[in-house]
Amino acid sequence: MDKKYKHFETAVIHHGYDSKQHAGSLSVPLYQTSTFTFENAEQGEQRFAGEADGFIYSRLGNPTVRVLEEKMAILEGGEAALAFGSGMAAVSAVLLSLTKAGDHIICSQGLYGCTFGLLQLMEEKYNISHSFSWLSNEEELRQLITPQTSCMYIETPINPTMKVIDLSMVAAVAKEHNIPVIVDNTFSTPYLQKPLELGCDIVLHSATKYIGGHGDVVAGVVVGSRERMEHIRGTTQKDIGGIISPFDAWLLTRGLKTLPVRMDRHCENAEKIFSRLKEHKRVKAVYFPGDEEHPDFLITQKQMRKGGGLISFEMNGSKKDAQRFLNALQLIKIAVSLGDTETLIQHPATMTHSVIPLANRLEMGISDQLIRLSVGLEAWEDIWEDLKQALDSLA
Ligand code: LCS
Repeated sequence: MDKKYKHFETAVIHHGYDSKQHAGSLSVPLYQTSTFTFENAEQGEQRFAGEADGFIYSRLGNPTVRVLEEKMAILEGGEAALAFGSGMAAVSAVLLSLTKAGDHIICSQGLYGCTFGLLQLMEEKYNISHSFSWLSNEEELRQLITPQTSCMYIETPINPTMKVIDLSMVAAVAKEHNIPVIVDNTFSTPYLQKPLELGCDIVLHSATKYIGGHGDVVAGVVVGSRERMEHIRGTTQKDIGGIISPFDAWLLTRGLKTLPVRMDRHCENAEKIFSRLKEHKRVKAVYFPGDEEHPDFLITQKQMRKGGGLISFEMNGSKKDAQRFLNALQLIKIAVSLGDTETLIQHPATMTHSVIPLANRLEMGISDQLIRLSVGLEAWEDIWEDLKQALDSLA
């Protein structure tokens, strides 16, 4: 699809699909097939040799999946994209493609629990070490770089502490050493933040979250240069095989069409909620990148369109109090995941980040009193009423 759309809102709907090539079908057709027939043996040979275009087998590419990949590439400002069967399949395909035994990875101080688990596994099995850092200035970052450093892996805002990393600063230092920077853009989506435009090399997503947006798909996406994507497609995607199903790609393409509208509303609702939470006497601290008093607010302003739809907050009291608060909610659902139409709430220390050893967890800023709230698309007044009655019930 070579047509360029000036605006994100138009590209997200139209890019990557031409209805004329599909009997005029407005909606992207679902190619629910495992394989593709060849007209003759020679055509099969040519496709396998990369000498002729065309699909071969759905683990290597599928037309419904391809529409999603085309859209995600353009939205992130990359050349190409790859879709996966989960965010973790995307994370592992990228990390395994960029590292070999003995290498070193620099990471943000704070990562999704299973990404932390994967890093530990890579260390145990392949002696690939990692260092965590707040990455708060160039000096701190430079000191971590060793001859074995093969990539940097960053979440921003970080799950679940909502700390923000200056991506152009990290990218500039990494470039001096020719080290690729990977950014997990799950919390922001390309609508709020575009790491490739800030000089980073690879963006990935748990598309399970805002990209799908409706809580009905587990999926992942990676975006970057065509060369890097073709390398991953032909190695850690093809041979490890964590691909997405055509139906899940279809659902994501459908969800994506409303991404800007949903994100605007998630952000607006979060703005209303964070300021009220801050004033409640049962709440000790609120972490929201859109808060002018957030320590990283200047970075947020520089690299994010808005503060996003996620808020973390620390409660006064004990872990038991935090759990009593969750149990008192009536509208808001206790569930991991985020970015759905429904407001979801969870307790990172015992849920998403429970696999992280206590000392590391505390270093990352995940206390027993920390709560993560994914603000949904309901009327903000109803979301706040539920939070308030649950907080008041503890008094
Ligand atoms: N990256 C981030 C920032 C995530 O939050 C998650 C999942 C993943 C990667 C992995 O994606 P998945 O394989 O689940 O699609 N985060 C979750 C969370 O915070 N609650 O439940 C899952």
